[in-house]
Amino acid sequence: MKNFQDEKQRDLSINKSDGTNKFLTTDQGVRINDDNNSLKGGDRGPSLLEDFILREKITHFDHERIPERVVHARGSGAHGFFEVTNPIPELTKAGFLQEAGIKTPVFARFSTVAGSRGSTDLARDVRGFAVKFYTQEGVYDLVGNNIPVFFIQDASKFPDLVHAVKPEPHNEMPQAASAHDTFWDFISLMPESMHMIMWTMSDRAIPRSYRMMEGFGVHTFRLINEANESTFVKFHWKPKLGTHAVAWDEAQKISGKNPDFHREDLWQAIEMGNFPEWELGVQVIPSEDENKYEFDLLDPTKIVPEELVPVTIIGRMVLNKNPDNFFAETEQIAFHPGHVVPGIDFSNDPLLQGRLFSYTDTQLTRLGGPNFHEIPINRSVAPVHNNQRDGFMRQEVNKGRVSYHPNSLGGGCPYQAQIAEGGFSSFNERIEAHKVRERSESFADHFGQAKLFFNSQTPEEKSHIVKALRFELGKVETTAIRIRMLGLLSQVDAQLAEKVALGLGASVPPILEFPANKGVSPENEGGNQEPKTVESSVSLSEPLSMVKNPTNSPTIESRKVAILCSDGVSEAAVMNIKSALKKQGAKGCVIAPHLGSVLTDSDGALAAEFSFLTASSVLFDAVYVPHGVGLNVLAQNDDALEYLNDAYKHCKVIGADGEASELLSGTTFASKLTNDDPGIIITSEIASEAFAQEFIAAMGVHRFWNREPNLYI
Ligand code: HDD
Repeated sequence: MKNFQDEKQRDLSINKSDGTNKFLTTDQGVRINDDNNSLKGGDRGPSLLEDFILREKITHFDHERIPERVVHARGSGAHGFFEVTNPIPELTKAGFLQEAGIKTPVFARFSTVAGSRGSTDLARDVRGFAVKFYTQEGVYDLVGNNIPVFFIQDASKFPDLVHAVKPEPHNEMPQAASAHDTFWDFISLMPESMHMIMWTMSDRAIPRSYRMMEGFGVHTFRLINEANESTFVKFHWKPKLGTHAVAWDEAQKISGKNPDFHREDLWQAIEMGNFPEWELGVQVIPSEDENKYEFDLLDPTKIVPEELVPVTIIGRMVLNKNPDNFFAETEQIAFHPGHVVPGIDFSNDPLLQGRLFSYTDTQLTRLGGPNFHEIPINRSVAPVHNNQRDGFMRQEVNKGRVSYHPNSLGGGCPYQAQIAEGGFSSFNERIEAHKVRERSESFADHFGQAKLFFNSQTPEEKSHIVKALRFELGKVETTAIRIRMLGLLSQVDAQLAEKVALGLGASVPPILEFPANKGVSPENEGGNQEPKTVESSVSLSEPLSMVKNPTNSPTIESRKVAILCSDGVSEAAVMNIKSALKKQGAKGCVIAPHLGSVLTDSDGALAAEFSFLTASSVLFDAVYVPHGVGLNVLAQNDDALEYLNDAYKHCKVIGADGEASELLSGTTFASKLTNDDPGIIITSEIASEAFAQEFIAAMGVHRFWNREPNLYI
């Protein structure tokens, strides 16, 4: 079977370096005898310019930062492979999709969009989901997001969108947050963003883990087969662990307790051998169906509901190796939706078309010139030969006198490939059109799918959207912006707007005006872009809800449980839950009043992985109090009680056995507890295997949102 899985690692290995058992040298290879003292005129005298060792070290340091990505600056990535499970040669001639079992090396990078490199992972934001496939026919990049639609329909609005969401220019605030005036000012004037806003205000924007996010190519792309026939396609990544989120309060607390939460989670999962995995699926839309739907396939603010076109799984991606060097790999990787291979092509989506320009352009500043394709992480495993020459930091040493085509002096080399030899040829779509600066009337529905998304949510999920909007718009200082937003929300759902308005202490305005969204061409005076609502032909779509999502499995693989301990704790109880969790691929962590060890009831000792101070409830998926813990010790410890209070507030599983369950009476939620509160697993007896199984089954539900005040009941 064609297993190219290790090819990229082999390719990278020539650039790897390791100083173990080696002399310290200068960049010129000269061995250094003293790296601690600069060269001086006397031990208390001035440093000497002659000190090439000092100069080199400081010069390199002075220049070691590069510009961060203009968007998606904060991210984290890993190596892995893509394996075809269900080949689609009838749809595409792309070599890496031809046969079941072909393995292609990949590097995936996940990111937030608005925050800078050092910002928190848990911002309410879209997550980037970019995958570079090092195929035998060249590099293919699928540069998507964890949300299947986008804010805007035309790339010309992208700089405006990003300027609006980034920290405000006069005071550089707020960092990694859309909850401020300029963002909502822009959005309130861009009704086309309403579908995306429903997604970003939902819990999709605060994932539990990068490993628990869906990914989407967003745009409609084309697949091209050997017969040069085109089929439209939408790409979907479906996570093996299901799609899950944290609670908003939890997200904000995680941002303080561990801003690297997602980065660490990805890193640790891979280090522990819990390799993150996604299935790649496609929605296949025959070309003759291009105009069949009530939405335009070229409009990136629309999905193709899975009820209309199901997702066919074609392969799986497994991430199984952390980078050796963050800067060299994760920071220097350069994705581009325009990196395609024969068999994959673009649609005319105007957002995609603009992206095709932007991504190379941005690397010229970010990576310093046109040779960024030579940086090891970006280098193709397929051979590269062309007449591009020179430029800053050129690595390749091109031989010979010929750097042009056609040539006779070089025997015509490098020569063009016939299509049959794998030469890329763009799909020969027939286009007959006027050159216009316009938007198609078929892009004018801005509310139909926003409604579909909202209506597809469970009452808890709707409630979260209302609260998110109350939070975001509540941070907006300009009343007129809030009111305009309420007007827009009323077009999605009257009740939604009313409920948000209640939180803002405002009223929903009766008339909607969209001053900024008129068409602009002269023939178009008055605008062909008066937004409208086209009812979706699908009224409810389960895959849009994270709670109802049919692909979510109850696995608790790689989840973490905080086991609150103190001296005297039952060793058997701790071991019981730990081993039950381990069998499920999850982990129980002993947390104690101090680091070191905890003495157990059987005169043993358990190593405390964290103290109550060095970890926090929000960093775990569930909390368990085993019997034997010193109830007095824990009941007096606010930090210990906070584990329980937060776990309850964030709708997580709480377990306790024997007398340990009495600890719950000292919590802030004690008065709310009922006998059959789901997710509260208590037994007066000493924990048994059955208790552990009940605890695990409850964790598989993920969250008990019923504990929250629900605005939709
Ligand atoms: Fe973009 C980065 C995804 C629209 C311009 N984009 C970037 C990354 C992702 C996306 C995942 C980070 C890649 C990485 O990890 O290095 N972008 C999207 C999606 C979009 C989208 C799914 C809409 C469907 N982007 C978009 C538009 C433009 C850009 C319309 C410009 C016209 N995007 C960029 C960029 C970035 C970028 C400025 C910043 C860093 C980079 O490219 O390499 O060129």
